[in-house]
Amino acid sequence: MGRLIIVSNRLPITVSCDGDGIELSSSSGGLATGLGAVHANSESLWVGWSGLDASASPAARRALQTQLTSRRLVEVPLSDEEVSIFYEHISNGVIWPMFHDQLERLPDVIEGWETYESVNARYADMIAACARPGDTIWIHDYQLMRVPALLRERMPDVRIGFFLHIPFPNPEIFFALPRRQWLVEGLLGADLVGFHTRRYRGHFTAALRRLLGIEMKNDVIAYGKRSVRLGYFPMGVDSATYAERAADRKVLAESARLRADRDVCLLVGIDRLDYSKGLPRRLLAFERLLTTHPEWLERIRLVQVAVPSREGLAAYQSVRRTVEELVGRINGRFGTHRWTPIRYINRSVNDTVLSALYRAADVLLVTPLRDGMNLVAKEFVASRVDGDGVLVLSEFAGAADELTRALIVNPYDVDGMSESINLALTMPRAERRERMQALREHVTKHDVSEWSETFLATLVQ
Ligand code: ADQ
Repeated sequence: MGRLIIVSNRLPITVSCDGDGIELSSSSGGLATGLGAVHANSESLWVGWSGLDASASPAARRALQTQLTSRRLVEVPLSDEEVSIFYEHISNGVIWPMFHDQLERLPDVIEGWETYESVNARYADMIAACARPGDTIWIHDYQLMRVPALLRERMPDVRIGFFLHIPFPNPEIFFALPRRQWLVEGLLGADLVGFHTRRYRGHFTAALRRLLGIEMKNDVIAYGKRSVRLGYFPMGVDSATYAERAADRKVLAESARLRADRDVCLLVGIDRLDYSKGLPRRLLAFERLLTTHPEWLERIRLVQVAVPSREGLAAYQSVRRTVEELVGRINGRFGTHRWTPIRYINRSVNDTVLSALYRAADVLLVTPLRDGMNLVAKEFVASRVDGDGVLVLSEFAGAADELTRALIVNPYDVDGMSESINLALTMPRAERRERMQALREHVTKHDVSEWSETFLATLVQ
C-alpha cells in the first residue's frame, strides 16, 4: 500500500520569520484542519507553498527546511512575481469571482495564464519528484486545476484525486471564461474529481457535455483511453473537537462574559472578509430589523467577526470599506449611550473565543451570496452541545443542501432576511431544540473524517 501525497496551494502552516530564525504554527482554515488529521495519522507527505517571503535569508530558508521535513511537508517555492500573478491575479482575481458567479468583477483584460500553467507545472514536478510507485495523490482546489493533467503527463499510471472546495459555476457563467476548456482538461487528468454538492457536479457535467460532447454514466465519464469518476463529497467538520471545546471551562467562562447582559439577545457572524460572504446585505437586513421591529432596540446585539483576507486586491479593500461604513452608520443611527447594536471585530479570533461565540449565540447568521460549503455553519452546530441556538443559512451555501432544518434565506432579499432574523429571535424553545437536534445528528454523523475517508475510498476503488 503506497503513501498519500496531499497537495494544496498553501501548506497547513503559518511561517513567521524573524531575521534568520523561523517559527511555524498550524493554520486553522477549513482545509488545513480538515486534512490535518489524515496527515497526522499516516505516513503522508503534504506538498505546497510555505508562504515564506522570497527575500528571506538563506539561514531562514535552511531553518524552515529542517522544520518542514520533520512535519513531512514539502515546499514548492514561489517568487514574488509568481505569487502576484498566479495567486492574486488569476486564482483570486479571476477564478474565484467567476466560480462565485461574480462575472462583473473580472478584469477587462485577463493576463497571466502562462504563469498559472508554469506554477502548476512546478507543483507537478515536485509531486513527481516525491512520489513512489503505488502512492496516491490528492490535489486540492482552484489554484491547482491544471496539476492533474500536468502530473498525468509525468506519471501516467499514478492514482490522482482532485477536490474542488469552491462551487463549480453554472455553464452559462463558466463559458465566459476565456480558458474554459483548458481548465476542464486540467481536471480530467485525475481519476476522481470531487465536488461538495450534486449541483456543482451537475454544472461540471453540463460543461463537459457542451465542451467535449461527453456524457456521464454511473458517475463515470470516458475520456480518451481513460475513465474519470465524478463524485460529490460534502465536507464536514471535526465535530468531536468542537463539541469537546464547547464544554471547556475557559470557553464557558468566555461565553458567560458574552452573555453578561441577560436581556440582550446575541446574533453572531463569523466570516473571512470576502465579497462572496454577503456581509453588506446581512448588515442591511439587521438595520431593517431595527427599523421594522423597534421592539428589538437595546435588546439585541450583533457581534460580527470578519477576518481580513486578500487585502492586496482592490475588490477586498472595497468590501471592507463598505462593511465599515455600514457598521458606522447603523451604530451611529441606532446606538444609545448604553447600547451599541453592532460589535465589529476585523481580525481573526482564537479557538477559545470562536467556540465561546458559537456557544453564546442565540442566532448565527451565515448569509453568503455563494459559498462552496461553509464550515462556519457546521462548526456552530457541532458546538451546540446544549441543543439550543438557531442557524440562519443562505440557500446559496453548499451547506444548505444538507442543513435543511436551518432557517433558509435568500441572501439577496434584504427584507426577507430581516423577517427571518425576527423569526429566529422569536422561535419557541421547543422548535429551536427540535431543529438543532436534527442539525446535530447530521453534523455529528457526517464529520470531516467521514469526508476524507469516503473520498479516498472512492479514489482507490
Ligand atoms: P472559506 O471561504 O475560508 O473556505 P469556510 O468554509 O467558512 O470558508 O471556512 C472558514 C474557516 O475559517 C472556518 O474553519 C472558520 O472557523 C475559520 N474562520 C473564519 N473566520 C474566522 C475568524 N474571524 N477567526 C477565526 N477563524 C475564522 C473554502 C470555501 C468554503 C468551503 C471551505 C472548505 O470557500 O465554501 O466550505 O473552503 O472546503
